[in-house]
Amino acid sequence: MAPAVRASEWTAPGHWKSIDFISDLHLGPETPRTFEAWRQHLEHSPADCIVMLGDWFEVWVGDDLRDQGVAAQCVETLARVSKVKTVAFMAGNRDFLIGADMLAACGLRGLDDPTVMDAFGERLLLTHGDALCLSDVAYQKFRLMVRNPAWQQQALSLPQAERIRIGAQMRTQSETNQNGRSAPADWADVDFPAAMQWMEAARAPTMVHGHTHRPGTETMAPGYVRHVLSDWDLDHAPYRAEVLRWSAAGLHRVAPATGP
Ligand SMILES: [Mn+2]
Repeated sequence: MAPAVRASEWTAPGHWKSIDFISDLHLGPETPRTFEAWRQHLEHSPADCIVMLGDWFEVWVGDDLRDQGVAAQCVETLARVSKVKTVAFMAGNRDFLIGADMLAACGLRGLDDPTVMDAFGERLLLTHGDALCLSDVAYQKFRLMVRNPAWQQQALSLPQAERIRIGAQMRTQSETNQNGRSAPADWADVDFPAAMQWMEAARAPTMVHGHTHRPGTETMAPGYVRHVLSDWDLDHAPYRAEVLRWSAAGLHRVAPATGP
């Protein structure tokens, strides 16, 4: 079983008409088209709020690197966009080292994993998804280690060059295990009993998560539904990018917004 968790609560302002969920963009130097699609969506989506549910970046080894490469482009975009709409971020297994400095530079609202979002008279349980993939025992052990604040503090105190080297190493390792660019059928999936326990405790019968790169909507048991987000990759075939839009009409999958 996953450790018992108390989900944080977030009630959307009553005037919001729609909220977008995206995840698993895995932005980095090798995905300029994916960055551009993300940027256009941020700027042109009609939604009042965009929620990023983790793995925004392929790897993140410290907020002090936010002025370089694609991170700098993201900061530049969000500093503008977050003035006109709410943009929220929950950490994934790749970018859990994103800290207060990066959130502030981008104007992002940081979200705990899990968070219950209350809007349109419904409650959604939001999670990246990795904490529920219990069958991957080795990963859960690793997760426990790297999510420890003392471990993080120590990791972030290493010299930049060392962190960049370790980040590259972790990425290669993770690609040989799971969660590389493609999604083989034998990847760990969310543990249903654990997920339903979270949902029950949070009084949220519907869950939205990413991480597995296997988009779809599924009834887990009578009364329990999950919506799995698509990963984004417009630089490597098969090209994919999708948004889950929440409104008073429910949850619908739409294509990312583009400019005029
Ligand atoms: Mn992930």
